[in-house]
Amino acid sequence: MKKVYLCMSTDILQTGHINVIQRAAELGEVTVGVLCDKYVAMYEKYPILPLEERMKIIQNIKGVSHVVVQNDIYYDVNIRDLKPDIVIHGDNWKDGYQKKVRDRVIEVLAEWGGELIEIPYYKSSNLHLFENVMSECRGLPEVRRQMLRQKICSGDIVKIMVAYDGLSALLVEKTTLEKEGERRQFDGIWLSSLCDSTAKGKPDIELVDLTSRMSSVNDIMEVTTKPIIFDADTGGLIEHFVYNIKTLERVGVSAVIIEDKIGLKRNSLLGNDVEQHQDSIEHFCEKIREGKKALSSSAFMLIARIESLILEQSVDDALERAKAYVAAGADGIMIHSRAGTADEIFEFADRFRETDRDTALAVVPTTFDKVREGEFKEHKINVVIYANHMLRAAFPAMKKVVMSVLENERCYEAGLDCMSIKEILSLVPIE
Ligand code: SPV
Ligand code: MG
Repeated sequence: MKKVYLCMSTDILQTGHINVIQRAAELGEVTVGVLCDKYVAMYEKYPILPLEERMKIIQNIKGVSHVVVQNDIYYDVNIRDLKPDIVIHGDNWKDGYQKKVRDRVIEVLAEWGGELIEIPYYKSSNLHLFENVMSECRGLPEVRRQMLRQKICSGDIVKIMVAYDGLSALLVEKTTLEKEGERRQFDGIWLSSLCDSTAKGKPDIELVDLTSRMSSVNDIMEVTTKPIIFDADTGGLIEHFVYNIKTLERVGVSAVIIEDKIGLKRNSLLGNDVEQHQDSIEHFCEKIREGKKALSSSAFMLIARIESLILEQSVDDALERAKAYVAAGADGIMIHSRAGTADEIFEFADRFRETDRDTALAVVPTTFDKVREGEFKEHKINVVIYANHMLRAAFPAMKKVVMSVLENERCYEAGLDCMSIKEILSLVPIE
């Protein structure tokens, strides 16, 4: 009997998948490689069903004899191991990112004279309905929260990009880049207090109230499926925070970050140039404890942000606080700094990881911006938040437009740098 191999990444089975399995079973004994979550997320969308559940389902499909994990987008390891006579796939992978995967399969199969069989791709007329349903599922609050937790647990860097309205969020949601054999995309959206305030022409001092910020959350929730991390400033009074965190949970936010400052909050990057004060460990721990108690979802993350380095306190102080905040129930720590290098961040991370391997660690590299994600990963940092660049990029472009119209007393020149009306309208999905 011939050995037949195929790889599956889907978590919703459709007729096309069954057709491939049936054809494979006619040709021989079928082994299915189930693509691990990491690569499904990287190349398709984040899987709603985790690997173990997808394997169980596929194992029980008629015609499937064996199920193995495929730990890479490339088939090399699995097919060199199994040495199948046949690899089978739909004929829809001759272009795009899948082309190089196909080429490699052909190359490796040639080592023992194996054959690639491609069957006509079955495109159900209802495929878009599946995709709509899946997209709606991915956008559910609890699914977003699980996605964030799973991604942090995976040990890979979780890349978070700021958005401050529906359109900027759409960019974060949809932008992908194929580079060095992988598909890159952001894992979530940061709702920055700096950007939310600045976009409204207000200072970043907790002046924009939750009702107003919630309206941005709703706009962003509506057009995205990725996890949302909400910058809740200091969290305010504990008596208010316990209500506000529940509201944020209910509207679908995935994680909230609160910073350990008290009184009038000023933006951290202003440091000690302005008057701002750090909270006591005891009081901030009380806020964390009460906040956690108020939550219903076990997946929702409350992340405690430490401002010691911002306020020129020591790494020792930051570490003492981190331990206390984790003991109080924080699901993660964000360590902030306004230094031009990441030296103190790395010192903090290395010493923090000596005793705590599990708690999520987040950074905002606005000032230490030369550090690449890989270096953060080496120091066991989990989450990198690009906190403000989208807004800082938009403003100079808008400034150019107003200057140009004043200069030329018409809009022709300004329009030369603009996206066409047709293009900008096509960015927004129409039901
Ligand atoms: C924000 O983006 O609002 C932040 C990060 O809190 S920072 O501006 O660096 O304080
Ligand atoms: Mg902020």
